[in-house]
Amino acid sequence: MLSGDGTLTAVTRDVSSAIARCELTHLPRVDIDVARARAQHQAYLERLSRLDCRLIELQAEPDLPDSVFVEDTAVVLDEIAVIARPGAASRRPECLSIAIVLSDHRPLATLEKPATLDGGDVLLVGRTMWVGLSGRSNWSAIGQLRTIVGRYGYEVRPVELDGCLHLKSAVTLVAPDTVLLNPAWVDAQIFGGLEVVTIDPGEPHAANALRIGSGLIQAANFPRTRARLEARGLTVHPVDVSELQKAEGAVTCCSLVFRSTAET
Ligand code: CIR
Repeated sequence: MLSGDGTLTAVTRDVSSAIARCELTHLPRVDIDVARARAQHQAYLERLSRLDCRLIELQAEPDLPDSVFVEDTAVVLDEIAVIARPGAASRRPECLSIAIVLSDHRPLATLEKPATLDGGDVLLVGRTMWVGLSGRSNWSAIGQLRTIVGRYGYEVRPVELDGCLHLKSAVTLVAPDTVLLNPAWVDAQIFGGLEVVTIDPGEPHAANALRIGSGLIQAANFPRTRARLEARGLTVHPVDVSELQKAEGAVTCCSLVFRSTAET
């Protein structure tokens, strides 16, 4: 969640040797090559570095299959970091180590039972925090978020989803006033005040792009959607994350990116 000045920092975690036991909702389980997944993850980290992100790299967690997908563990705003309570119970132990890292950078708040929230369901556009009502995130989380972030002037708005894992599977911010969106999974009219770029219909997972500065990181296997973004003058850096996609991962979910001062 980015705004203002300062160094960009990305918290990441190496791919777990247990990733084959990841949570799956919409995809069939297929073999995942851990070495290849790690090489792809490394290339993703190198791309973040080349885009001037300072990396905080956490070691792999052999007992936490989905722990490379750090985005789901927290929501980092300029003012505060909210530690999530992931909808899949297997993922909740991922949060403690992330909270320890983030406590060096932000005051912390924590969502409490019965709230469930995956960070992949949170899309920040200015002071509007859109939260997907997915299979992972619930109304209790919306209520708790309203209390926590409302005091900083954020408006929390629920979004209905259909057919995808997270809100950011369906829509991401690709420019200050522009979203990239799959209209089959989320209603484009919700984002009426913004420019909307729709994905190529043959690339349903292409709406997930990670905005770093003025550039975008996007999975390499969405060339037709990439062309739509480039036609708008946007710079896209393709990365091959095909092994992570087998675990229902994408590009936003492999990092927690925020601004920090040089000292933090
Ligand atoms: C899960 O189902 O939780 C993981 N296998 C994938 C999480 C991907 N996270 C994200 O897109 N924010």
